[in-house]
Amino acid sequence: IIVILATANRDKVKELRPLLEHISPLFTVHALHELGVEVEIEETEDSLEGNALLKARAIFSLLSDRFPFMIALADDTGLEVEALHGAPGVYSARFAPMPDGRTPTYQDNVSHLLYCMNGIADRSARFRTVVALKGSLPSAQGSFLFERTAEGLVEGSITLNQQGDEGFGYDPIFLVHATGKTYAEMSTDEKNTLSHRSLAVQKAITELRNIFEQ
Ligand code: ITT
Repeated sequence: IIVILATANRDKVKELRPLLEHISPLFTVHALHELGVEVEIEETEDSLEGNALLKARAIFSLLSDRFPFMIALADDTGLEVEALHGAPGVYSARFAPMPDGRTPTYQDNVSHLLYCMNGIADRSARFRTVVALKGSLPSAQGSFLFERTAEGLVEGSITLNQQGDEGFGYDPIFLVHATGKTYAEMSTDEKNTLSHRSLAVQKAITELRNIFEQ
């Protein structure tokens, strides 16, 4: 059974693939670019769950003729800063205002967040991922369609300066309380043992197991 990663973000693919390859030898994991698919899905919902479902549904519809049995897996992630009332949250990818309207780089967003946090003492923050699955699996009646979502959350705080070179996005300024290190000071394997993304994927895998046992 094919699992298609419904994301255009290759940094997410790098983390998601090893997490999923542990599920079962029955699953083969494909990223969109490996299937020759290039799509821009506009995230029009105002929640992580809404946008994750929107992406999983869009990729499922796009590829269900080509792959009658498959699971589309989408990830929507946000960094929620206490002192900023939950911002950037669902808008994490486009946080820094850009004069020419282009999409900000990771560094633009990191610099803008540090600027917004200048002089603020309460630096608590959390990373939240919602993983959405939309799938079609073989059944006695022909096929069985399903949708599920699962959430992962990690508490931490925003550092005063960037620390570490690993990872992507806000990793250099997100200090994980449980470890005293930023995500950017961890290898992919180490981040995958505890991250918001891996917690969401683990819950999604439990949901899949329940489906298989039905
Ligand atoms: P897709 O929608 O194609 O999956 P995206 O990058 O637009 O890719 P999101 O809408 O979930 O994905 O964007 C969330 C942004 O949050 C992302 O661009 C990064 O800047 C940041 N981000 C997501 N996961 C992260 C992580 O594990 N560590 C640090 N920053 C992360």
